Amino acid sequence: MNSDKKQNGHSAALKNIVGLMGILIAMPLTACSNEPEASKDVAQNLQMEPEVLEGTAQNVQTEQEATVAEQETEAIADDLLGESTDSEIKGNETINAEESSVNQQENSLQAVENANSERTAEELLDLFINGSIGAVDSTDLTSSFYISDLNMDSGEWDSFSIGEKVDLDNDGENELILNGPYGGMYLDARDNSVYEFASGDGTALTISYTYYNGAIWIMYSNRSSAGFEFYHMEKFEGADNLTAEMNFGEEFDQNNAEAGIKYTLNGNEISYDEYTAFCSKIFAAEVSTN
Ligand SMILES: [Ca+2]
Ligand SMILES: [Ca+2]
Repeated sequence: MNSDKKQNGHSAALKNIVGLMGILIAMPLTACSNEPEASKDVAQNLQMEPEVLEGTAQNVQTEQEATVAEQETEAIADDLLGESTDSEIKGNETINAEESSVNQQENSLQAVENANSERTAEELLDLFINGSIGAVDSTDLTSSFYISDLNMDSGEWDSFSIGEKVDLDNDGENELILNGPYGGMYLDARDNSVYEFASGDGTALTISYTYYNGAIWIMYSNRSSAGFEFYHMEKFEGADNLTAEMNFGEEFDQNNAEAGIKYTLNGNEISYDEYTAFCSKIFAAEVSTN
């Protein structure tokens, strides 16, 4: 114990010396490797800062029983230079040791932070599946639900089941599909949370997804009434970043029976052939998530 204390005391004192000397020596020494005349610079520097020098000299005398305080400024500079290699190495070792211990602390803090705040989308979705975390309702951020709040795997028509993980929002990470009524719901994981970003809501709002022009699109289908079908598609680049929308549908105009069925794409009327060609692409690639 005592020798530990003593060592600690000694190393603290040494650290003070080394620190002080380091301040004085660091710059000239750096120059030293390039310039053999550096010792003169040190001497000049020392002469220009007599107060600092005196302090250094006193410390050196006290802790190392050196007698440099009595000597000429130039002699001190020579001594400092003479001892500097050793001192500098010790100083660097001390500093390096401190830095590495600080780095280790930072690294372990970082690891804890990562574990808490930077879980992967996959991990977050699994945490939702096993009931550890809830999902935030993207239309009402104050509202969230757990998987235990859902009617899971009961076999009833409106029950949910865990579906595939698919990159539904084209961001390179998978989202989670909960198969269920009207296409169930799609969950995105980001910013350390899970969000519901699409869900089916009745026959007028059934969700599915499809592939079109090299991307996945979320598709909302409305086939709720005889006489029309209407489809709305959304392309995301990240579930909170809607980048494109499309609308298309067919509608029988009851007031103008002679006109027959009207086909539209993004608000423009198109021919039956155009409409059929377009729809065949969309529906061929559509994946149902009921
Ligand atoms: Ca994704
Ligand atoms: Ca995503």
